[in-house]
Amino acid sequence: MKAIADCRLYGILDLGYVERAAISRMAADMIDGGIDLIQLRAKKSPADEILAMGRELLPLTREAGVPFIINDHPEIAAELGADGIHVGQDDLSMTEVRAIVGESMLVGRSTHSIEQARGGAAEGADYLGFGPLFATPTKPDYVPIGIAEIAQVHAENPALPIFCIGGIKRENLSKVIAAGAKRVVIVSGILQALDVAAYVRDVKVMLPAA
Ligand code: TZP
Ligand code: MG
Repeated sequence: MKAIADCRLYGILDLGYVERAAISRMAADMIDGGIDLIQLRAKKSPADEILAMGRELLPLTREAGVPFIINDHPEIAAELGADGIHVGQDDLSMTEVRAIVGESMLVGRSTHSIEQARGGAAEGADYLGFGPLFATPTKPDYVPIGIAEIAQVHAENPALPIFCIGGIKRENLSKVIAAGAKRVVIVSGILQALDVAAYVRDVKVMLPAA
């Protein structure tokens, strides 16, 4: 499995954009393009459906060596044997998450400010999400934080993988990289691309290697 430190482009299978029946096809296209990490984000799905989707996706991601992350549900991540769990500011504490998923699973934390990123680093998150940089329909209730603090959050946490997120597209990525981003999450940009594999491939070329 690819180490988190080597991951640059994080894709999310968000059921707000992709039909249930199309998740495996979408995952395969993302993998074909060279995606580094895949998360399953199904805010409205019941636990048994998320588990079933995870069981469908895990063989694909394992085969490709791509870490597979479950959003929001440590119990499902543990039952599935996923590679990681992603939690937000309003979710469980790191201690609570670790009690459910164990010590070896990746734990990622969403952060929306420098202060929250300090908290994520202090609690021992394996990686952080940092955003939303720009306004995005994928997370409509959040105030965008802009790109001015990207340099500082990286300077304060040089050894921690930080994935900038929120409104990032192929078209504005160079601006985000110029502001100091090393890693990004792209949700709707990838899921709505006409050619998903080509879109992922293009973005990977733009993201500098470790
Ligand atoms: N957390 C902060 S912004 C966001 C999440 C899950 C959504 C990002 O989606 P998009 O479509 O890439 O703007
Ligand atoms: Mg959450």
